[in-house]
Amino acid sequence: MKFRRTLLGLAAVATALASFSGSALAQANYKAEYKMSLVLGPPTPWGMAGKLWADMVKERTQGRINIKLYPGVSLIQGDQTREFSALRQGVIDMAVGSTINWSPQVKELNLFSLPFLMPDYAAIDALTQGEVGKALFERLDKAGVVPLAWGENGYREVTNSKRPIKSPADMKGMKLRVVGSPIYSDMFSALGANPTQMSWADAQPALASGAVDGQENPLFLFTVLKMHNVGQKYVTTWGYVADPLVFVVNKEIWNSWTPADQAIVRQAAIDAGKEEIALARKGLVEADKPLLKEIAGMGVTVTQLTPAEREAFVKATRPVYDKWKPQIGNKLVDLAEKSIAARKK
Ligand code: X2X
Repeated sequence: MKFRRTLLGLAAVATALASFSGSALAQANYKAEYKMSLVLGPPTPWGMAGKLWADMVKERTQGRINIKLYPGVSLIQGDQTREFSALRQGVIDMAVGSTINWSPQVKELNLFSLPFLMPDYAAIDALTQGEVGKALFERLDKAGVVPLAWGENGYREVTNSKRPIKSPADMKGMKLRVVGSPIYSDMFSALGANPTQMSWADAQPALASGAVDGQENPLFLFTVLKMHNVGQKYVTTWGYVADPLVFVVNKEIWNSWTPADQAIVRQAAIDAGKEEIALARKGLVEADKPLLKEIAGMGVTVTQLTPAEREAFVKATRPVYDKWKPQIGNKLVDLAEKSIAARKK
């Protein structure tokens, strides 16, 4: 009897030791610090997405996983269109990235850049939280990264230093900075503007010097950067596209973590994403849109298009939609259109 108890006790000790040394061994492969890439840092919602995620992971893993934020895509010298390749290659360990910046490598992500596809926030949710979101995560997984959750940069509104934009004619010849994904050049050319592709790092001095007349980005950036001080006196809310953010981890890094830590990192991404989406929409979902009032209070003319005015932009950019649909994938775009038509408003 006594002998049996001793044996059982020994077995228990052995099991405990095995699991201890197993996880200790696994953790011996952990890096002292992981590098997270972002374009925009805190206090923008995008930057907060990264900070919330990193803070939650540190706390929930009791410091086993420490993450340092690299805003301004500084790990790749500010060239945001290279972020996805750098993630895949392990130059970057993890990221909260915009679908726009990864579109050059993952064509399907151009879906969110199809002009006037998503008329409201419910439409964005119908895509990211539904079958389209799942299909895109499978695609990202195949492309070599581990996607975990969705966040949001936001509806991209156009600002400029020249005149209020109410119709495509108002954009004629306007020199506008656009992101480095070719669908944007196509759209702004179709509208009669003069688009010029550059990174966000280059865009800011170009706006300040007047080398470009305007740009398009979510409006929280307008107030954070005080864009009225670089001559941006006109804002038009046209809601033509919105870019979601994706929380991802490099595959090798992911595989180096214990299943328990993987679960923590995944859940933290989901929690941070939810919180961040609310931040990104703050001031724009309330009936009186306080963010627009704040911008108007900076001496800026804010133009909200009537449905008829908006329709002229839809019509002018429709050929771009039709050109890009097969490149993104007819089936995926059809599924997106169906998901949006069936959305709960
Ligand atoms: O470059 C931009 O405009 C920005 C900051 O919105 C993105 O990275 C897509």
